[in-house]
Amino acid sequence: MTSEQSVKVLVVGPKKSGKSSVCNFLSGYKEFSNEYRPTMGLRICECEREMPSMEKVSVELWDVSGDRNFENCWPAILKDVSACLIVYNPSNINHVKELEFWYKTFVQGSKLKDENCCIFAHCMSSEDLTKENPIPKLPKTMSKIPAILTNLDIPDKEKIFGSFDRLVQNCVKEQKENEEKMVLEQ
Ligand SMILES: Nc1nc2c(ncn2[C@@H]2O[C@H](COP(=O)(O)OP(=O)(O)OP(=O)(O)O)[C@@H](O)[C@H]2O)c(=O)[nH]1
Ligand SMILES: [Mg+2]
Repeated sequence: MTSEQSVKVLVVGPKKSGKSSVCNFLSGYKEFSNEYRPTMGLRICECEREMPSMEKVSVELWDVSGDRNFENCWPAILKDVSACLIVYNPSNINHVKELEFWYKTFVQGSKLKDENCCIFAHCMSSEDLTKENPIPKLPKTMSKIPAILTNLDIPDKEKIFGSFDRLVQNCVKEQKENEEKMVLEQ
């Protein structure tokens, strides 16, 4: 058994939904950039999370481009996934329509359980949050996936990391159970 657990989290969703910005935030970048630089295929960021009653977890964030022209990279990206974070803009009707596509391709496509998935309904304006918007209703197939409203203008660190850490914690728990199962089967 390794001394430090590591997990691979895919970050997927429509183009320009804020995936790279969210990855930067989770990786501890202090500067938020308003400049849009489309991800070319894939970018990998790393962060470490420490949670009560758990050793340090090293997290690889696989920041996948929302541009379907890079689709030929996806089979390789889908290997050995621990969890999936779907980021979309709930105010963008096209994003809402695409949501199930990203779920089917990346969550079902890598045979992940819904508990290893999380949705950030990412608002491009903090006003969308202060209006106390409800989290938009998700398609039926995705109704069990935890979702939160996010925004990075005035980020609610506790809420964002609370959700992210739960996702990481679920992966680690499952990995440990699988490791124990393998030891017992030997
Ligand atoms: N004001 C504001 N702008 C944001 C926020 N999150 C992202 N943006 C902006 O939205 C644009 C797109 O963000 P990205 O993070 O690059 O989007 P992406 O989903 O990675 O896009 P692709 O790589 O093309 O799939 C950028 O100009 C960001 O600065 C936010 O919380 N508030
Ligand atoms: Mg990006």
